[in-house]
Amino acid sequence: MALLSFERKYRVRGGTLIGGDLFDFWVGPFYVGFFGVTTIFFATLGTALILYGAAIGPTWNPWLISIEPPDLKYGLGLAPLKEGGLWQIITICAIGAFVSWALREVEICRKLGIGYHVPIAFGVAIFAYVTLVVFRPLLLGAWGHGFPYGIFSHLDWVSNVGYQYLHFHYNPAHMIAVSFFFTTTLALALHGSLILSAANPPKGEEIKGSDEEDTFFQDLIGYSVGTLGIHRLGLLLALNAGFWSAVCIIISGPFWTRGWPEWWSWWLDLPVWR
Ligand code: UQ2
Repeated sequence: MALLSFERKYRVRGGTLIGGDLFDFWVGPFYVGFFGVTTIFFATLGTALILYGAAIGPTWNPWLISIEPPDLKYGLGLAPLKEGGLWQIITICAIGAFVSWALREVEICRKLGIGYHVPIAFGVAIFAYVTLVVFRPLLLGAWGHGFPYGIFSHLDWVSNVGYQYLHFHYNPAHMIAVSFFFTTTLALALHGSLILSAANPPKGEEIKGSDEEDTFFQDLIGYSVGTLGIHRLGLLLALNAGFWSAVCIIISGPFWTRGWPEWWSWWLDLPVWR
């Protein structure tokens, strides 16, 4: 179906989760919807508060601007605006904007009658972020365990929290997460290169299709996962990368307080070695 006639068919009312027809319209190419309005609201307010935080802070150097979470002494309470309160409101705005964006994706899926794979995938990314700034601080009893919103400052936070557990690479869930990240890049490199290779035959030859793509891997390793299968695999790998990232940080502190190398003593203590 040509794009314009398709859009005439698709750009109709319906499929909204909330608000009925109220925000069920487009602005230029963009669908608005109730959650488009809430996305704009939270994103604008959050950005304005970050700019305010920068303005009352010590620097305009973009690398060094940082919105700091409250001191640990404030526990799970509200902090004064200039002592972490900004961070708390900005965090609410960020989650509000991310969740609104996901729900706007859901409404578009419903209009199109397609699956919810994209918002679900985005939901795993949101889950990883919320784990860092909400779930783990809740379990540890202080918002001060969230990470600061700044370019260098969040890198320092990652480094410090890593060293707090001596050697974070010994965290088994971190190992699983890293393996999924690397395997995701392997799968995308294989897939991207395979598609481009089929789309770029020698001059004068017609573009090749899925038969050639299948046969390449049949010849190479005796197995092709298939044109649909590679996308299922890619989604599975990517979702697991985000999920195990969340697991590796939520267990650090709330469920394991010593160095991660020490966790492996169960292996050294196995009765087989004795
Ligand atoms: C494939 C296929 C594709 C692909 C790729 C493969 C025709 C166009 C990349 C090959 C992928 C395999 C064998 C799985 C590799 C496993 C991991 C864990 C990386 O067969 O079908 O579709 O793009």
